[in-house]
Amino acid sequence: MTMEQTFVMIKPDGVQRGLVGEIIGRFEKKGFSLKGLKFVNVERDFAEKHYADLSSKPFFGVLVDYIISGPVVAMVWEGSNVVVTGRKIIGATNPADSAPGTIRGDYAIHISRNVIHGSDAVESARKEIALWFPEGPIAWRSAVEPWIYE
Ligand code: IDP
Ligand code: MG
Repeated sequence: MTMEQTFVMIKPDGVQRGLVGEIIGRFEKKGFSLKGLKFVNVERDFAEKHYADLSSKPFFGVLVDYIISGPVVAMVWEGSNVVVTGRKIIGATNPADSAPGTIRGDYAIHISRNVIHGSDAVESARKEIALWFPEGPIAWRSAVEPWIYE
């Protein structure tokens, strides 16, 4: 079994709406392991770096304004297949298309207020974790791992 890590961020609307505990709970109860956690205000150039791949999109400016509009919760989660499964827990980008039961499906309506970010691939997760956690994630092992993985 190969362990993966993903980067998850609760966006300013998720923080303002009091969804931090709910969102962390969903990843925790699934069985994933929390390996990094910080509550931060991000600067414009940092947000631009995080979303660099989208810099040519027409919504890039409003996206960056949104991400810097309030504090965000930045996290590293670890587990088998956590990148793909994390995206399933989060739901489709546009909440109009996100299935009920997903975070965006349950808690969001509009595409530019979609509550949460999750890395879309192992490689982008690696880059995003390096950007947000230059000190590296916390190395620890959950004592319940044998109850989650055979
Ligand atoms: P993702 O967050 O599901 O990976 P991306 O395509 O990487 O989706 O887009 C990053 C973020 O940019 C989205 O989560 C959303 O906040 C915003 N976004 C994406 N597409 C649009 C759009 O068409 N209009 C406004 N905002 C958008
Ligand atoms: Mg994305």
